[in-house]
Amino acid sequence: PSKDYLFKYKGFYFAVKNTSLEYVASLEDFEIKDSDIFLATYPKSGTVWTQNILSLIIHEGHRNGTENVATMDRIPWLEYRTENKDYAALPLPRIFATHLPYYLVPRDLRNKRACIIYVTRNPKDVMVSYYHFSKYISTLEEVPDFNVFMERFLAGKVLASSWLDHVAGWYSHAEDFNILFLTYEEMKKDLRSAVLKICNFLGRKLSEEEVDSVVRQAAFENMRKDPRANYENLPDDIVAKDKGSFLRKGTVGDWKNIMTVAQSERFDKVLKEKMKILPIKFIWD
Ligand code: PPS
Repeated sequence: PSKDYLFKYKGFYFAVKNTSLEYVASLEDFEIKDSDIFLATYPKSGTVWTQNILSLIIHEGHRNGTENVATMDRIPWLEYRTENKDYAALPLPRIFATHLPYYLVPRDLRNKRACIIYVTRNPKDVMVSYYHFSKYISTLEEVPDFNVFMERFLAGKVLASSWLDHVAGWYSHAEDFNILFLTYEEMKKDLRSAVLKICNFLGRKLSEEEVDSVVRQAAFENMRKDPRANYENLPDDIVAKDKGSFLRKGTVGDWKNIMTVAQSERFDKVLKEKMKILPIKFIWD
């Protein structure tokens, strides 16, 4: 990948324009508070969706519409856009989103402090979503066509590196963390159950009506209309607003609309056999 877009730290690709090597190296010593909540994902796996759900669960003012705080201010990215953030001053519980692999997160998380929610998604949909996103976000390397992107994705030459390494790493080190695993597809199939799982994991008791309200507001169509959830206030040097949005389609199986049979077979050949090590059954369509 082009050096203008990505740099590597301990085998993992970060965006040049959004962070620095010194900063990501410092995160292992990042000070954890026991009440902290971390949302960890490989890109395009349901991060913004789960960010919104967490904000709706934790912040009554978000749920009942009395507060208007942008998602990225409420749940900042641990490793990105750090220049104007005072993380120590955030109200408790702090919530962070991160694409970090298990081995680069703050060391204290490995002592089972704080809560981590890890969301994963079938990798064909991840790749297709990532392809569209690469055209939208100007801090990512340009992609001439889908085939080129697929080869980069399969080789792990994209921001956040290899999908399989990310997912396998988090799953195989689950015992080191206080962690809840969710899949995009189960959230899609039964959002209410997923919301209840999260509440249960975080020890948050919401009334039936409050849960209904979270589920309603986290539905794709409703989030799409909400500029906070859709990251509509990102600066122009980061996004090409005419070329898409964070909330694009929000479906399971969109890969079938773009991948040819040959591409799908190539993908299966490179990745599907290796995926057998994962304790997850993915829903592909
Ligand atoms: S990022 O850039 O890593 O934070 O992207 P991420 O948020 O992980 O993934 C974006 C995809 O999630 C979809 N999305 C949703 N799907 C269903 N319901 C809701 N509420 C929702 N919110 C976001 C979003 O549309 C992206 O998927 P695609 O397939 O591109 O539509």
